[in-house]
Amino acid sequence: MNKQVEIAKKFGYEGRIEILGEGHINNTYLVIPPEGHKLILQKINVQVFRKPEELMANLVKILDHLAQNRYPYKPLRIIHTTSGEPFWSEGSGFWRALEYIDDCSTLTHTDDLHIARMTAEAYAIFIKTLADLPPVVIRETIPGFHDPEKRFAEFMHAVNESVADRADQARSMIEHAMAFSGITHRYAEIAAGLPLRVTHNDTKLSNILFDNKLDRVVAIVDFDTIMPGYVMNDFGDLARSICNTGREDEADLSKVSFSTRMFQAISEGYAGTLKGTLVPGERENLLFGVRIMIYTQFLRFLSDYLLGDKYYRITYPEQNLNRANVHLKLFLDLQGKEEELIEIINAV
Ligand code: GN1
Ligand code: MG
Repeated sequence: MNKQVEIAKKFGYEGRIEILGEGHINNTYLVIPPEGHKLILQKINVQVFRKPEELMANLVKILDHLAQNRYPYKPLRIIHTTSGEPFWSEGSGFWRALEYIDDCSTLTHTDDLHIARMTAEAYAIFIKTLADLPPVVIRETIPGFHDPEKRFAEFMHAVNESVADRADQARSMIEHAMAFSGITHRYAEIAAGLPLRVTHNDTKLSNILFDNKLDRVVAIVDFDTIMPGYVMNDFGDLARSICNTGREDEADLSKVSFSTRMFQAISEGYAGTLKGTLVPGERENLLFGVRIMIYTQFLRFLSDYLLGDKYYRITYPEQNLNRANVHLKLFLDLQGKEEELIEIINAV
């Protein structure tokens, strides 16, 4: 951790360093000084975020807007270097620091309806608070991030470039991915009729900080993929994360299903909070957002497995394969529950 110690000093901090969080892309550390505030130190993955300065510029604009619009959650606070810069960049390393929000709990999984509803409300309030920030002022930090047609093209490339015997191993999944690819064109048609907004784009449960009793949302974190996007993507990714009865990389697929009771809770929390904000086309396509987000996440995990785990951080060899299997299972389960889910969402 010598490097982290050295970089922490650039931000005026000295202390013990720990690895923090569950992120799949950036490297996140906690700097714990002998006394006083702790610091979050992040090394941005510049293979993924190719223009990290733009990412920081987005962050500043978003934080300003939230501050001026009665955002009810704790804002992220950027800590500058001792020479007053919002990041430290050297060679291939791009580092930034944020104030650590203490006394909070995070979850990667829950079956608690109250937590589901609170999470949905928080992400909805986020959309509502940013509703009058013109999306054109926010840069696309990862071009085509939630573009399913692009993701499908990348998937086909991954099938062709697949390492060793991985395509054989994943044959059935590849066939499923191809069989359902029509959904990507449907997305393009639907999206063409929807307003662009400033969206969070990574609305998973673990990006919410709760108080330690788990009865209040303290903050929403991970602002790096905030970009112009569609509400259906945020709602869809939220459902992917919260309505999965198993873990994101669950090896035992019998534990994975799409929970209709959790879906009801997030639908009420999300659509209820955004009543009067969403236009009819956005409301009508929330469920489609769930379908497309589960499908594209499936493609992304499977592609990365085929290419030899180059994108997502893995902690064991089969992790991306498991992640892909989980998302296919969710996608198929969702299809079987379609009518029930339509009823639920129409009722709210
Ligand atoms: C990645 O790095 P992290 O955990 O915040 C990914 C998201 C996925 C998520 C799946 C830049 O987010 O799109 O939804 O993993 N971020 C990027 O857990 O690709
Ligand atoms: Mg993220």
